Amino acid sequence: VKSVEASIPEPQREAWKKHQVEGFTDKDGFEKEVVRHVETTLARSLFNCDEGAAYSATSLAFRDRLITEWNRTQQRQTTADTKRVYYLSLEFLMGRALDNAMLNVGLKDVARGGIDDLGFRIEDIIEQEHDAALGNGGLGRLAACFLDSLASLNYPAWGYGLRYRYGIFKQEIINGYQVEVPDYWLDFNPWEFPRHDVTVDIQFYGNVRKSQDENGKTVAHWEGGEIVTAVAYDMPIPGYATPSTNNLRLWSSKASSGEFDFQKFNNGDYESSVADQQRAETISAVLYPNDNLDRGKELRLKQQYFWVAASLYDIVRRFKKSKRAWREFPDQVAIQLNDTHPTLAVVELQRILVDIEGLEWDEAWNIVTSTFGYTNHTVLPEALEKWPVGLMQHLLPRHLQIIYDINLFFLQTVEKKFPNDREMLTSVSIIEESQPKMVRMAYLAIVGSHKVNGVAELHSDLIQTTIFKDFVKIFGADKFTNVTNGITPRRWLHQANPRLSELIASKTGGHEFLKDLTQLNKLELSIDDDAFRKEWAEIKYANKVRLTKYIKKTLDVTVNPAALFDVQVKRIHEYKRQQLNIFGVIHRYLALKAMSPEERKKQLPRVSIFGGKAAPGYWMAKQIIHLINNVGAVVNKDPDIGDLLKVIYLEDYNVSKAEMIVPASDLSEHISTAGTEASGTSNMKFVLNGGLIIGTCDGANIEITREIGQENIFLFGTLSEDVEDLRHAHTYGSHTVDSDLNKVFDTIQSGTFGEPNDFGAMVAAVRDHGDFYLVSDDFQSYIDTQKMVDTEYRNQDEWVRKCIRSVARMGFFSSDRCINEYAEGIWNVEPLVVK
Ligand code: C3B
Repeated sequence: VKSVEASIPEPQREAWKKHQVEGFTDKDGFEKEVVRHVETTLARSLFNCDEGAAYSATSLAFRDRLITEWNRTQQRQTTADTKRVYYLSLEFLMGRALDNAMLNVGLKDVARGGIDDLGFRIEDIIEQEHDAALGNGGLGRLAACFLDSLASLNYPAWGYGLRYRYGIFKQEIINGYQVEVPDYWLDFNPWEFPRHDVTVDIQFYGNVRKSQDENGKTVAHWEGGEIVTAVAYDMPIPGYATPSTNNLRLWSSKASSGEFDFQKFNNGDYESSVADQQRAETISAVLYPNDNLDRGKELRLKQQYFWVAASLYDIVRRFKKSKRAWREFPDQVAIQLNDTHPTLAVVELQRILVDIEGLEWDEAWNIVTSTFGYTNHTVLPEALEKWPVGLMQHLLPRHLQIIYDINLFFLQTVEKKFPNDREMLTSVSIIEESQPKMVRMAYLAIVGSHKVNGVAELHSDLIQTTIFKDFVKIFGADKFTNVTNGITPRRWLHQANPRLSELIASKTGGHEFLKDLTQLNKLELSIDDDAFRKEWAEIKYANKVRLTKYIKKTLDVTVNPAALFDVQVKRIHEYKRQQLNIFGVIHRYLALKAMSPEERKKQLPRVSIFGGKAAPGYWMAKQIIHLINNVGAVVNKDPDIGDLLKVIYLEDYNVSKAEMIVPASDLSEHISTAGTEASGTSNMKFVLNGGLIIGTCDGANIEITREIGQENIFLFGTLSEDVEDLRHAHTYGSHTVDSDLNKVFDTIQSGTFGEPNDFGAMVAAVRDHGDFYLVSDDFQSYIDTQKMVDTEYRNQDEWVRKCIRSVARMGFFSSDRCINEYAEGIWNVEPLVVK
């Protein structure tokens, strides 16, 4: 590998070195780069440079800098020849790149001055950027936070994903209903580098022929079918306060040049030759907009294999350059499966090693299982991926054979360990013996990995005692572990809440806390400092004022920034229980209506803020959105209510909106039915920004409580160990709904919030159909806990103290901590120190 450099003659190396691009370091250099990009790259001038062009040129100036460091980082990693991590994720919810790049390389102030000289405001320029929204929710955003931490901690790491032409849809609310609009985000994307020279041909369909080699060994040949080409697009990922710049490689599909049918084209069958091209391009065209739901569409399986095969080809190609023996593969490569979406990678690597490289099955399988780790993100049965055997056979005939072989050898070891236990065999078989037969992807991922982790303590316990309990018996408890999720404090504090970040820096001895979040604990030393608390409260208020203005501008509703801002923003899902929240809001409205004007004057004003997208095919989630909007339409114009209650639905919740909303919350809701939310990560973001939580004992709420103290969080509701019994009782016992909740239902059904029949199914789900999510069980304690919130919020001094103490104790929830745990416990990789 050292020969890479030595292979270039000295004079040539000198010439290159002399002209190495260094990138700007001061305002003048920055301005020069911006003007150059406006005038040459964009072919515009001072006279027609609008904010869009200024954004583009600024981004290009920063991109140039990043790519210089990116090149050096790759060179450094190649020379060091150490183990790399590959994070395979079908979703990367990156949000905007410019602000993040400016802050991570430490040149935002330089840029601010330069932009100002050129006649713009940096805030306006930042707002020009379209979010990179290649994900649905928590899982995709976690991947993005991980990339930031991997680069910031100098780990040699690559992300691999798909370059969707359309990310998650844009949500519009029209007459109270969600309407989906396509998100075409690639018009001009300065952050990506097309690598038209980095391509991989991917095969689908066809059939398998077996032959004997000269030693009598059977060899499988996958032949025929169709070929689609994968083209690499790279996005540089800058670390914070380090030159390390990692790579996110996204694959785009196009018709393979060998496939494009020139015959048809020349014969005038233009349409069908274009149709072939379009079919190929369809593979990476759209992100499936489902969160925690598996719909089993053939195109989705095609996406998965396309992405996994291209990524593995790339990883293997890089490994082969080092000329090492295959058995060293796991010493050089760690691959993390972000949920089961990339599980075919296990099968693909086995296929490469056995069919193409000619290794023996067992040796290959050892390499495979030492290479992969699998992260589970959900226990919800509707989210666990299964693919029909028939579909797999059709699309990937050789892979299905390999899956059957993996399963056979696996079941043989199970049989040895648990002789004559047929039940055990059927329960853990990778093939579900159903009609039709299905491949259980989570089981394949477990069998193909050396470590399996959940994403919060409760969740990791649950997977080991429920959905994967038999695998714990088979493989032993050591294979299963927990890595509690985290978030990057760079984006979620420094970028989203700059004033708070500066205040924290002034009290903790500089910006060190952004690299070591545990340093936040120094804040507690300042808690009795009156000026500090005053400044803290002022920052929160200013953040609320900013959101207030946004609400006025977009919804034309006036809200009082002094009111308690109660926020629930996340994907809309019955298990996340936005319905519980809105029923609580209706209860509050009824209570206010029943009061005398004098009594009302004593009440605490509150703004209930909702946001989030529903999967387009999730009817009940859309009903919930509709009800929230209808309640808002009635409450917000009720003269009896005034400022006491406002109900706001923020359209098109996404990463950049979160950066504005999160710092403006006093209270945020994380109220999933216990045992259903694997971790949650927005809970961490809200607390880190000085907001308190109302929540259930679920996911990471439990660990947040442990860290910040139970006096600083509003917990309520059923515990996860009691959920099953309650569900059973609803179905087989008598299920009654208390009178407060019944009043809410009666109000809905009287037509107060639109047509009486509109929300019948939502009410019936609780009242008549078993109340699977335990809304009725938790309603009263939710209401009581909200009353406590009202009481405690009145004591602003104590409230602010609680917020400060909470922030001071949030150090554990940095994604840096999380990445270090993966690196040590799962990947066995070390950072590459930059001199
Ligand atoms: C989510 C879970 O629902 C969250 O609890 C968790 O915090 C994140 O993953 C990150 O671990 N999740 C998701 O967004 N999409 C899925 N398909 C499964 C889980």
